[in-house]
Amino acid sequence: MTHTIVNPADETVVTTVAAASIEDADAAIARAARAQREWAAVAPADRARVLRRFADAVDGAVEELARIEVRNSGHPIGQARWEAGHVRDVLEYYSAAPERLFGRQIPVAGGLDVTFQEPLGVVGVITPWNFPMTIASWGFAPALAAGNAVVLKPAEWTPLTSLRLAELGLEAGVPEGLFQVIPGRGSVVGERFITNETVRKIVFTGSTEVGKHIMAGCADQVKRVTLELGGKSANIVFADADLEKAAATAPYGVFENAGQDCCARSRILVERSVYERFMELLEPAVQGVRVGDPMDEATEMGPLVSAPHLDRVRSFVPDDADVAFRGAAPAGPGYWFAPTVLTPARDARTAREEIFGPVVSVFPFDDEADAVRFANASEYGLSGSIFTRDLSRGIRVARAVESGNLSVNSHSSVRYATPFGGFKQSGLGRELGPDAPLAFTETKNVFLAV
Ligand code: TAP
Repeated sequence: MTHTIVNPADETVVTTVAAASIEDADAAIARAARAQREWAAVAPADRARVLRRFADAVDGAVEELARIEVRNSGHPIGQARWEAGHVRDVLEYYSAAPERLFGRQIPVAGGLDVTFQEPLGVVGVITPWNFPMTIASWGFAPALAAGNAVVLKPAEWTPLTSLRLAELGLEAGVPEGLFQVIPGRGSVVGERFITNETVRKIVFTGSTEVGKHIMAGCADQVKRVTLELGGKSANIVFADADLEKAAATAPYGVFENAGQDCCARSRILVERSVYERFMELLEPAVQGVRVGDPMDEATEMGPLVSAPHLDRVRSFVPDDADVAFRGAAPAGPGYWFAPTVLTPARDARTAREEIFGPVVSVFPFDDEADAVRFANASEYGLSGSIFTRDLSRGIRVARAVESGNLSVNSHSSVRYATPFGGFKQSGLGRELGPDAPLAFTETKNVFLAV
């Protein structure tokens, strides 16, 4: 079985990739288990050195990885370079972890009590197509640092950068079998991660529906699981905000990566007294988003990832939708969708469901309590932004919004050094930040009678 990889910007065939079978998955997992036993015995300083060399190899391949991602995923080249650089940064950051996985010495009667952070063994990482290489690194880098082996299943649409990363790892000295990438169907390879008893943990990023299925499946073996799922984040603009800044940045809070971003601020909540003025400022900002050829250095937004996904996004904007205004997009070939601003009712489908495309809904609100109530009226809780000049209110509202990642007067969500993850149905557990390696360990307590 193979999968054809299509360039979403022009619909040309890039390459074909073999799809792994259940037997292939089992063989990869067995190889990983053998490699892990040796890796766990390697001195921490030597494990750190291997990860630093891996980071250096990625550093030398930033341009190559970025260009692969442009052709495979349609990301604008500037954004793709940032993503490849982020993978390097994540590896570099976690290369310090092998020597910093400290246990504790706990005062007890009758002896010495110490804890150890033991690796889990083999970790299965399942990634989505929207940020293929960055999300992969959030799983494999801290997992390897903590002494585990990783078998990574990329999304069928976008396996190319992950495959190249595995080669770069090998070239940098990552032991054979320790970090493997096996492209294939979620319903085949992903399912096997759930049932194969050698896989001790699954790190899954993708839809809430599949995440729930994996969590339920993992219950059978009490398999560890980290989930990063969907979002419907709010961008709350108060009347006292720098309105020019709030309107100029709002498109980048939602249309980046063509809205295929779990952190997309796809609901803009604007205090009623400045709603009209905000919309006047937002229109030219949306129409100014440069949509087009992802290889053009000036491009800010590329195409959607695939034809089925384009159809799905279109289904949210029927002919009778409350479209306030739209930006521009090329006619085709390619899976293009223009940035679109809607003004639906609060209970409309577009206001509730994750669209995962360049579509944003704008709503007026009456006061702070109303804004918080509506921001929280969602099954999701991943990200969010608050624009206000009153920083006390900024912090107060950030504390009240039920989300894992809030930003005051910006749309920043992801930094390798800070924890990332969701409240409610946006996920379980946290990735990135100083504690991520701990999520790939078991705490063992040892008591020595003296
Ligand atoms: P999904 O359809 O959930 O696919 C994600 C991954 O899971 C793919 O690799 C997929 O494989 C695999 N998969 C599908 N069925 C599976 C099963 N039964 N068992 C195991 N694995 C299975 O999501 P998507 O369409 O790729 O991504 C879009 C969604 O992901 C959006 O809802 C978005 O919000 C969410 N997302 C969330 C985040 C964070 S950080 N919270 C980040 C990115 C995306 P194949 O598709 O290759 O078959």
